[in-house]
Amino acid sequence: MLKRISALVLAGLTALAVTSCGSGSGGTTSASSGGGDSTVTMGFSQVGAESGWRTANTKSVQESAKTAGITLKFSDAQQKQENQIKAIRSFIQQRVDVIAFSPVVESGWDPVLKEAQNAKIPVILTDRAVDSKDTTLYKTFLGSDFIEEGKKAGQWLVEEYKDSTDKVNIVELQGTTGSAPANDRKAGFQEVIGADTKFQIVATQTGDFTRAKGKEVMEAFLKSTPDIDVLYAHNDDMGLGAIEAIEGAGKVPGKDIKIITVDAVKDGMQALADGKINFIVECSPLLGPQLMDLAKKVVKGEEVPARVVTEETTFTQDQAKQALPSRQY
Ligand code: GYE
Repeated sequence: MLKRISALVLAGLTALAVTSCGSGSGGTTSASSGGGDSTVTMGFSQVGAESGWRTANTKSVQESAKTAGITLKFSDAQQKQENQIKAIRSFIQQRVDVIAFSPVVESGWDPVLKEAQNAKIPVILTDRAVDSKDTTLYKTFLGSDFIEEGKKAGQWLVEEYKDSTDKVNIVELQGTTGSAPANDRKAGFQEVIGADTKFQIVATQTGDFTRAKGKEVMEAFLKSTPDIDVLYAHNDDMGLGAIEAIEGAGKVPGKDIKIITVDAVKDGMQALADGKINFIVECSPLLGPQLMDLAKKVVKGEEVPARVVTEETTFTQDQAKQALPSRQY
């Protein structure tokens, strides 16, 4: 009997020792800083590498982690929710200190977020939102206001056609189906142009935020839809793919078909400066530094704002020419 009790006590002590040593850095050896502060380990699940925006975002997260002295476990989901769920489960298993992720779509996250909550690992939503009713499942959401971006796109169009009463035929290349930026950029745009019936979205389809799909879908639009006046693409990459399709069909992008995109990555800005795109709504991918700040705070148990919105602007062709030389991404 006594033997059994002492075995239990021993087992308890061992468990205590295991949980109290290290800060849950799992398989990696995390260096301690001089002050005795153990290094924060972050598990980050990225959407993929679908666009120039995403590449710049990944770079920003990786570089900022290094600068902030945060050990980063980075996982690329190749645009698949199931891969992100697997990555998050593996971060939980490895007992990272904080999980950050950019949810590919808005729905279906509650079970895995609950698992993280039960394991007492704080979660930070980066770039994209989830539609979970239970907002205690994550600490904060850092990223752009995509509805606002859609509205800005719509406002430019309204201004551009303010002196005309003719019908304006618009085709729309949507981002990844079910993703926050696709849902919100569509909704914001629609809200603004919906006030005037001369604006008609005559065709709309997803181009999955990629150049290849943007080109393919635009080719189909050009065949099926006569008299396209305007293309609204939810990101630069799809717009750039569409430009190839428009040129391939013997039309002049920026003139025969006016083009509005979102992001303002270098290639997009170049096309804008060259007159092939007419207006770009900026969406900043440089979320790394703010993310690392927030991560350190939530790991320490400090209060953080529930929503941190990125500051952004818009660019006309002239503004793009000026901004291009100093553009970071
Ligand atoms: O606009 C697009 C990327 O979530 C804001 O994802 C991001 C979007 C961005 O693929 O280019």
